[in-house]
Amino acid sequence: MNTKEILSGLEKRHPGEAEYMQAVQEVLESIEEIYDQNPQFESAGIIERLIEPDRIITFKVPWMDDEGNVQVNLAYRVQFNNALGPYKGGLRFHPSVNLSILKFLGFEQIFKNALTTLPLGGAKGGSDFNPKGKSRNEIMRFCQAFMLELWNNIGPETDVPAGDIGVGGQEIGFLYGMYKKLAREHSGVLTGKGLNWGGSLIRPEATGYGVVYFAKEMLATRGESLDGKTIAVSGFGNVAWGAVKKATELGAKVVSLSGPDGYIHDPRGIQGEKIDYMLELRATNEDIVEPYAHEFDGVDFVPGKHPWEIKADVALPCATQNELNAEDAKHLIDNGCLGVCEGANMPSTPEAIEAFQEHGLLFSPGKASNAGGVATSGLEMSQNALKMNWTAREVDDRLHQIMQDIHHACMKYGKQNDGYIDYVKGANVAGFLKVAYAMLDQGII
Ligand code: NDP
Ligand code: 2IT
Repeated sequence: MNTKEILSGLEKRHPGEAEYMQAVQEVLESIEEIYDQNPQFESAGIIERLIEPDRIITFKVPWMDDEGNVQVNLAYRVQFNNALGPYKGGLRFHPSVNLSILKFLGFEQIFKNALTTLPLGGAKGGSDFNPKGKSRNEIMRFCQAFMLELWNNIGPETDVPAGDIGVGGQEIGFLYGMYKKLAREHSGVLTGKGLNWGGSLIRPEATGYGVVYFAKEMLATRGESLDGKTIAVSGFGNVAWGAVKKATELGAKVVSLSGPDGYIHDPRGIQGEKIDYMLELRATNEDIVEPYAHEFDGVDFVPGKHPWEIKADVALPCATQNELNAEDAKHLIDNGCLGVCEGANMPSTPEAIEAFQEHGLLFSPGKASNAGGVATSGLEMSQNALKMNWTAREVDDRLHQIMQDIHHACMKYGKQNDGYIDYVKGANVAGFLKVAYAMLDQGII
């Protein structure tokens, strides 16, 4: 495989899609060796077919705000690859959303979903709609207008969207209501649904729980556990919340959260009512973490910065892409951090990852360590298909097992001769092989 040529061809075809190029480059570099050892991949054009989405649905979303003004947003669904199962992946509502970001997320989702061991293809979608400061009615009208365009392109066996940044239980409810009305069916077309209308127990917690289960496995490879460890977390959304809950339960002390306004440092640890307060903070739709520092004693608020300057044993970046750069990595390394386990998608820059690996830190990419969210979405789909509900214990046990299996797959393909586990390579190779063999079986389509 000529990685350079493929990348420069892609860049020419899609100029300016920096995040997408970043995600593709990482995967290609990881799989180059195994690709060249298997000439059947080259002759079937696997890479050429994998790096372009099957299709992209682009639409505008006109809606009316509370003042009676017409607003127009752009929206997309990137259906990337369905070799393993129906297209599957979240919807992101954030002003930064563009095609480059959704293509990087959709591409990552293919390999992440393959790693879950469940029958799920890869997709992503969303809009540049900004939920910040919007009323519940405005969010409802936007979600309804969004689904009015999208509904005919999705379905429980076709494409199953879910949440991501800016899309939580409330938005899934509004989207589902409109889909149900238009399609005249009550089915598992979306995941992350409410518990009394098809949702799964543990789905809200799943991504964060999965991140911590994965971190536990990583630490165990060095004879370490989470008990008594200090953890720095970024973000204060759905993923951060689940991670704080589980890490605390396993005896660790989480000392930070962050938002677009800066980070809070709580040396006594975020636990008990403070974890519930995270949900209140998120529900205000104000997008700031500073109020946490006024609510609880002994907490510092550091404006405009990321929490990576704090001394921590483990870092869990759970906010957004490229939020941890080389300088942040240096702080963590200099402070003796043992490992970084990504909760967000692609939060570490390539330079940061290089530094972590050079210094022998444990490092796992989001496509491995945050796969518990989509895995539990897969479990929600199974329950919907069976028309049954599993207990929290059943779902959590399956989630735990899946995270252990993903860790195992990373070790299998990522263990280096000196014993160091390259989780980036392991996750990319394991995910790629599963998808590539399915594509070979299914012919040139
Ligand atoms: P939420 O909307 O619940 O929270 C997102 C958090 O990240 C907020 O604190 C948010 O603040 C912050 N954030 C988002 N974009 C930016 C930005 N450009 N600059 C600074 N801060 C930002 O989303 P989730 O917790 O669901 O998602 C967090 C990460 O986890 C994302 O990378 C997502 O793709 C990933 N993920 C989510 C899964 C899920 O099931 N929800 C599953 C797997 C991965 P604000 O947006 O206001 O800036
Ligand atoms: O990035 C992700 O894996 C998600 N936002 C969850 C996707 C899903 O379909 O549950």
